[in-house]
Amino acid sequence: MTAELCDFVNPLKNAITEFVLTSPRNFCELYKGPYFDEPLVGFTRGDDPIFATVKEQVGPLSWTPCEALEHSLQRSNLHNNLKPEDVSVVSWVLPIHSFVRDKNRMEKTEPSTEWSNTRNYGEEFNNYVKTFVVGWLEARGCLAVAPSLLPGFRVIKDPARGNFSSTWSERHIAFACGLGTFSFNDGLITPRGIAHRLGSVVVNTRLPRADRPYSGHLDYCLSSKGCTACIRRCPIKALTSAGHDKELCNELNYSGKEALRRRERLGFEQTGCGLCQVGVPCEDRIPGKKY
Ligand code: B12
Repeated sequence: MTAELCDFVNPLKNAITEFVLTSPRNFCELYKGPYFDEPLVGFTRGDDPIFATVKEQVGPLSWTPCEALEHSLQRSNLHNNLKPEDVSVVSWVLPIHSFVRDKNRMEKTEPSTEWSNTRNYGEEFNNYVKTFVVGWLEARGCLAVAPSLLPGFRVIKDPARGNFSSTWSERHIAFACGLGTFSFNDGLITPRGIAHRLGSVVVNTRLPRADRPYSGHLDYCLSSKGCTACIRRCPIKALTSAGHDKELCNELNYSGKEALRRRERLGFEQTGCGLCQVGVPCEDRIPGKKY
């Protein structure tokens, strides 16, 4: 099946939700509970004009949805002259379970063990969700790919973008799919907050363009109203009124001495940090919105 305006939206949303809520892999042995709560799912079409802006923001080496799918087809020698309007992208938000957020909220200098487990093993589950979604779409005759799992996916050293960008920015894709807006600290604020992980898949079918309930990329962030909560949460001043120093942030998350020690103590690689994702008004909601 190619290029049909197909009615995948609700069945796919339901399939992703059911998968996350029922998969035995969404379970952390450490605290005997799920990594993630019920997901949010969004879609948009490859010819959405937002992708020109996204490429401008993420950089010239980043892929549009159409380029990502073409890239994967070339790898399997399936040349398929795709047009942007014939592809769509599905993006999801996996909200981090409240127990993990509670634990990380209590920390002042480095991440809780529960947060680190979610960063490392929860992300393995997120990758499993990507594989599930690709399989679900393929079973319905589509070509589908998770761009962040492609061998060509990489983090790009780009001085214009704080030396950290990538070929596929999940936050920019989620923004395009109507799932949220950025925060001062660079995270994405969604209706379920900022403490989450993101994933996405591109497919060769026509889904509706997203209805984005915002216009500015910082619409949900209270920083313009004087909020400094995330700045105050950062233990190493990687967040200041001048912005986000990604190099410093990377040291605390992955490359510095503390991160190395944490890795040895916990016995896995990706321990993260996320102190700026909890104990802030946007932790689990769009701040200032009534629920
Ligand atoms: C490289 C990377 C990092 C780097 C750099 C982060 C960065 N800001 O780019 C470092 C190591 C510092 C890092 C740290 C963390 N990361 Co990280 N990281 C990534 C990765 C692999 C690529 C990011 C990327 O492509 N950036 C692209 C650049 C261009 O983004 P940017 O500079 O932030 O973009 C700004 C501008 O574009 C600006 N902008 C300005 N004008 C406009 C106009 C418009 C219209 C738009 C749309 C945007 C825009 O908006 C952005 C924010 O200001 C992604 C995974 C992925 N494939 O996406 C995860 C990812 C971004 N990380 C994630 C997380 C959770 C973290 C940590 C919390 C670690 C942890 N898990 O414990 C910290 C948080 C740090 C922080 N405050 O952001 C999540 C984000 C989830 C969320 N809450 O939003 C992601 C998406 C991983 C995932 N699969 O969920 N990360």
